[in-house]
Amino acid sequence: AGEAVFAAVDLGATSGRVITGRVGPGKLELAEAHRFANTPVRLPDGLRWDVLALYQGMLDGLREVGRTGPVASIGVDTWAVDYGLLDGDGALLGLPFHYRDARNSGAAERLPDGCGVRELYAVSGLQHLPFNTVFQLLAHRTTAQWEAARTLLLMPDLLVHWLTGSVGAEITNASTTGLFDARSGDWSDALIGRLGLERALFPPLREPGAPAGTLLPHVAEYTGLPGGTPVTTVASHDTASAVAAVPATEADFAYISCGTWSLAGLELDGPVLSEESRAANFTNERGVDGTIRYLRNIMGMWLLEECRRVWERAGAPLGLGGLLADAAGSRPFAAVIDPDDASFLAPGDMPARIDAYLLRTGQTPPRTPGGYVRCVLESLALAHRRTLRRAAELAGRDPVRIHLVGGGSRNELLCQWTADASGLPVTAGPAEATALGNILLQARAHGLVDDLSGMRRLVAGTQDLRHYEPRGNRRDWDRAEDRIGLRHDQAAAG
Ligand code: LFR
Repeated sequence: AGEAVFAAVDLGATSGRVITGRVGPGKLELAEAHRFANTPVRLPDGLRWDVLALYQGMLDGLREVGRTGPVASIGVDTWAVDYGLLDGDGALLGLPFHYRDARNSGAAERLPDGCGVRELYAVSGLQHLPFNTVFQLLAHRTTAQWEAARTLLLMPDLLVHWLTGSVGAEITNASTTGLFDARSGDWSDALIGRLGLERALFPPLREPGAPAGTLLPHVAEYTGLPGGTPVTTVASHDTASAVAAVPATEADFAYISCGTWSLAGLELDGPVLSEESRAANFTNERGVDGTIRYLRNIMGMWLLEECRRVWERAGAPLGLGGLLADAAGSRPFAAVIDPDDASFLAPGDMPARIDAYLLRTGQTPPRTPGGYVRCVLESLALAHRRTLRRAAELAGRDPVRIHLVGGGSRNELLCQWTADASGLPVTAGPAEATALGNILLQARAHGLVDDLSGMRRLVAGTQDLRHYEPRGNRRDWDRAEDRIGLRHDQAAAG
């Protein structure tokens, strides 16, 4: 078998990257071609993605790639749920909204009688997040733009459309809209109809691995890549790509994809749509090859990113390394938060919000940045364990290891504390799981890798991983969690 180079465009909430991956037998090597900031812009009517800057960053990255030679194909992944609307001429109507825009709070109240959150869950199996596409659409449809809208494209599908002219809805990401049927694996005509949305807005679904067209002539010219360079559909939801690249070699594993969000859960063969699962707010998002990503969103590194933004603005730029060293030296279990408290979702003064949460729960706010960092990381470790225990219980599984992938896997404190709190060994890495998943889906479509487990074996055999064994006393973690009243009683699980 041969060897080939693929390009992955991977856009995250804070930065975008274009990365190349060389794949061959026993070989999987990444090289970053270009990295650029993703800076949302607040307009009078809300928080928007600067989609033109993202597109331009992607083109510049592909031009860097073009300097080094041709690629076998290109794949695009981004965060989920957000979308652009196209008019009948194919023009983008306005700038896509950011999922953290305030217009989404309260969107669930716009659901019509007889089609409430229970009915939505029974079909879509999607966790209730205020920014799910379905709620954004119910807010959007009162605007003038809505009248002109003919096609809805999720972010990666929009970028692929601009690269190739082709129109489609990639299935892993479509499953985050709330308008997708978790059982049938198709758009839910029933939900779309009951909510009074136009069925024609939603393009035909595409599976990861399917061809998505070739570069338009002006794109080929700008990037220097050969005309006819194919774009391959990947698992365009970044979390689905990351889960596809989890280096699991055992069957019973749990994963945490940790970046701006921590997505913690299990890979299942079928959805869990019970009322219990809904009440626990677990999602059944689509993975590669019809698998289900049974997981919950945990607020993740966002808490730390926003703290650092505030400290930097206050003129105290603190490097991450220094902050983590200070956190390691701060008093353990001094303060605990529920990372998923709604007050932490929107951009803003995170240290002040943490203070408010702590005062509300009878705790004392930290006095140093290191104290806040310790509070955030210990609280995330607890949220990781809480979420994975509940997922295992609801799905009737018994994971023996946690794979922690994504940028957060570089954070040794978080990895160790996740192991300590949960009592399970943690394998950390790769940090670039999303880009690897993107590349591997393309490599598979080109016949260089066999199947999902072959992809994972290749990651396990080629990438640097670290192992953390649980240490310390789990009782300390229990007591800390009791303070926020969120302890999950394992006795109930038997
Ligand atoms: C992670 C992620 C999550 C999704 C959130 C918002 O980057 O894609 O999976 O819930 O962003 O789209």
